[in-house]
Amino acid sequence: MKLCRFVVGRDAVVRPGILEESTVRDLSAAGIGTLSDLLESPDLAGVLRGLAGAALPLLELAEVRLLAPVDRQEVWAAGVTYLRSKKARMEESDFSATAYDRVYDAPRPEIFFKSMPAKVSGPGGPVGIRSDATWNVPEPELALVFNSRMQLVGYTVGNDMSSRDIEGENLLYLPQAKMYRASCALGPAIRVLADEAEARTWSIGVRIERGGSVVFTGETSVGQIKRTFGELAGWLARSQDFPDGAILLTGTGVVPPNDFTLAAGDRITLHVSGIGQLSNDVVVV
Ligand code: DO4
Ligand code: MG
Repeated sequence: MKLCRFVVGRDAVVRPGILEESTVRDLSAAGIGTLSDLLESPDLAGVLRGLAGAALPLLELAEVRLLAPVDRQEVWAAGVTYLRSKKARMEESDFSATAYDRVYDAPRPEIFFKSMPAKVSGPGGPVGIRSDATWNVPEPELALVFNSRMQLVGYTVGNDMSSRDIEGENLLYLPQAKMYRASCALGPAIRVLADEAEARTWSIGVRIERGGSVVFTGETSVGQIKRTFGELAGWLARSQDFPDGAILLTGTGVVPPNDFTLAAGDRITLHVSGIGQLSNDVVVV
């Protein structure tokens, strides 16, 4: 089952829903206020079973606009979790190469704050490349969705937009390479009721189109992530509270060749086989 957030037409009211093939079931009609509230349920599987069988208003997907499936959760990200990422990071920076090499094998993973929920772009929204950066890429990442008890309650598709020239110049510039306007996108929905073993069989990838032509595609398997989801969650939650839950991007395993950089107008489509597709257009910010 996939949970989403949406608005209908020009209506400003944001509603939670169940995303199906070409329709959305309106969960606000069942008295559910937000996705975060629903994900807090002590018996989520039971509640979702009840909702799946309930008579709820059904809307055509064409009538609604999907929003990023995050309402109050902070968004964090792990890095250098795939061998491909370690290699790319070491290539982009002689200055910081040792740090990337070490963190890949260290017990403590790289984890950084990525976005406040209100700043996240959703399906069809813009993603940004910095006006002062020259080497920009999308990072397709499986995003883990946790409730306030740090229970893994679902998964969504995440884009950790990054400026490789800025992060490569000096490790201390990482927050500027990672956190700027429209640097994070999530969607199209939260896949619930899947365990880690299943998620690790999913493929994850990206397609980038420019002027109607595909300029890059790449794919890997979620199973290539070096660390378990429990391990990443354990480090994220150390000396930290998430009263509204948290979302953790799990790092990228797909990196375009080093001579590739994004341009304004590019369309980025990320996909995770167990979840769906997330498309966004690039703007200079
Ligand atoms: O430290 C660089 C960031 C790494 C990252 O975001 C990733 O591996 O996905
Ligand atoms: Mg990343």
